[in-house]
Amino acid sequence: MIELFYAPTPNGWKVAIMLEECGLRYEARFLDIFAGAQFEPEFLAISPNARMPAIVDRDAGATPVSVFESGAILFYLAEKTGRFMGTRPQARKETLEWLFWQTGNLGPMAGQYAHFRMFGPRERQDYSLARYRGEYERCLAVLERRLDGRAFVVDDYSIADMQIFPWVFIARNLDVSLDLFPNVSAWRERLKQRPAVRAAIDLMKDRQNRGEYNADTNRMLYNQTAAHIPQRR
Ligand SMILES: N[C@@H](CCC(=O)N[C@@H](CS)C(=O)NCC(=O)O)C(=O)O
Repeated sequence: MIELFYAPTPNGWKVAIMLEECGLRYEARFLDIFAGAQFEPEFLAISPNARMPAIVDRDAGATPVSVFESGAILFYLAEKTGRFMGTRPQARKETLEWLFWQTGNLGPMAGQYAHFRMFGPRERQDYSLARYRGEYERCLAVLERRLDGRAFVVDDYSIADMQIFPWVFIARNLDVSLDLFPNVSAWRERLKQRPAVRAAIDLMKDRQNRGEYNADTNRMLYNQTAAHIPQRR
């Protein structure tokens, strides 16, 4: 059994997609990041950066294995199952390149754009909004070129697609049109049709439907809890 510490956000979806694709036995545990559950000592022992997603693999042998950071989790699960990372050394290398590309580029830029859009003060934020929207669109343009003549980011569907998809999936919520990025748009549709992707996105959607996860909680989420930065001793 794998425990998944989860909230229904793009970063959470990545891992849920992989677990669903692999058909691994897992239990999703809602981590209430809006109530500060990420700062509990038990969770920090698993995820020292106080962010979800994180997993604890209780089927890894005598001692459970914990993993934090979505990219590291996908890599761990790909190694565990031997799936979704290609077998050719070149494909494995490219999969890692795009996994890290998302982690260092598309994800943080989209996250910061969402932060300034939803949380920033109404006045004096034109620069930040333009900066992060521009960076997000620049990343979409990079992906557009990469997908030229390709169905997936690397040869076959892989953890690189799973890592990148969620932040492209929400483009319209960020008021960014994909019209200028037809390859990205077609790839997004292709992935959206996969049953595992749909199941992952639906995971805990009922919480949103019950109103537990709404515009206000989104504002808190994208505030990124700067108030909790540990004080220097
Ligand atoms: N680079 C991290 C990002 C994870 C992340 O930002 N998670 C957010 C939710 S989407 C979180 O846990 N936020 C809690 C907080 O801001 O305190 C990953 O890919 O796993």
